[in-house]
Amino acid sequence: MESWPSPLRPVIPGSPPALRLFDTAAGKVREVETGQVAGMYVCGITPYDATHLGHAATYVTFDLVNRALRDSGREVVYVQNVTDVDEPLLERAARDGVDWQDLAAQETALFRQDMAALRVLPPEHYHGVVDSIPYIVDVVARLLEAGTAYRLGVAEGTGADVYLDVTSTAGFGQVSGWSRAEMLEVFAERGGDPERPGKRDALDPLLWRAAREGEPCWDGGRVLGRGRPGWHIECTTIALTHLGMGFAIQGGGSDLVFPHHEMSAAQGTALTGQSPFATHYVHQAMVGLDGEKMSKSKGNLVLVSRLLADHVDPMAIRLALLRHHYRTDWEWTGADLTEAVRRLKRWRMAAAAPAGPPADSVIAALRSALSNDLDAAAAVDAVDRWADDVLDGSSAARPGAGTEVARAVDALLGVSLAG
Ligand code: 5CA
Ligand code: ZN
Repeated sequence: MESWPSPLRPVIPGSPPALRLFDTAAGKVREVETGQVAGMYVCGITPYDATHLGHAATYVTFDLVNRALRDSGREVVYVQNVTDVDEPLLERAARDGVDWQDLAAQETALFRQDMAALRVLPPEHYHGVVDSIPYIVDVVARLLEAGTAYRLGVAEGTGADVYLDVTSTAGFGQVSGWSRAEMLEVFAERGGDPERPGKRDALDPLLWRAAREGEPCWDGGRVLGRGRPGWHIECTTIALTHLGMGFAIQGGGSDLVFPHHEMSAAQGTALTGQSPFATHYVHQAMVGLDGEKMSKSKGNLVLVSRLLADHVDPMAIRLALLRHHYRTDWEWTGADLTEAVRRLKRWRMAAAAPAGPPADSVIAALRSALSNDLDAAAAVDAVDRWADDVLDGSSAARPGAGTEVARAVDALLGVSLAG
């Protein structure tokens, strides 16, 4: 699947300290373990509504991670999926009387535009469920053959659904660290079906859903028959196809810790006999609006595309997002944007000045803040201080400093000061 055009990323002199991030599985901030090539898998959208600021916060956060890893001289293989067939998408299409494929194509196109406007570096591999079906079929068939997955007959049809026997899978529970009671509390509202009779365990996740009347379905071959994939298996399959087990970072919003990332990892282990699935689990906290998590199902959304249509500078949106630490839930208010517009103007004025205080210390401060569990707000403060110095004309000025700072702000924060 096509991703989006890549913005240019300036290469700046020097190198950053080792990147340290909070790892959900370890429950602490620790250094990201990776060799020269870092694999990063970030869960993509379910395209039934346009990109809201919560999604944008998630993808901008992982863009900072991507940029920090590249700044350290590493190659990043960034993989992202699109959940282009799933219950919420089918339900929304049915509600609105539109074709689910048209809806998915339209919203994915909008998402690409939003990401490009926000200067998010695109993934190297961008895959929908639909274009991954043959791989998913192969994975589910192997799990069945290995005996870690089992069939459950469907009363109304001839086929059978397939579930993973997850609680007997090695390492289950290690991503979230949650108790069984905690898992059971949210499983149903996050796409699970704990009440279904005949399951070996209430928490077992659906791998393959046999064809039902009126639902899209694909050929699952001799072993599976016609049907469509369950949710988590798409991410296991796409991650393993492009990265293999033990890749550096699995990312997404904190709403995905359980069941999604727990199940994706368990499925990877069930399939390969290896662990871990990813060496670091990184989660963006939830962005809310009016006291609730911003979500497509609740409809309390501020859309990136709406702001862009209102001629808001996408760099101001990005700056507004950067003021909030990725591990703290926060609520969107217009005030963030007003402040970001003002800040962007000041940074642009300072960067355009013929001379300013030397860039080295700002660049060092940017790198040190970002390496410290992505302290983007501290990085923004460092640029603020430099811009104040330039505009007050209070300290020694070096010609061309503005260009160097602008290149670093672009490379590390993804904020372009051109324009
Ligand atoms: N397609 C699945 C992942 S495989 C999915 O969760 N799609 S989504 O469209 O609902 O969300 C896309 C990404 O944005 C996910 O990483 C999700 O965790 C994150 N996200 C969703 N809502 C918010 C929010 N309010 N704040 C921050 N991140 C969010
Ligand atoms: Zn996912």
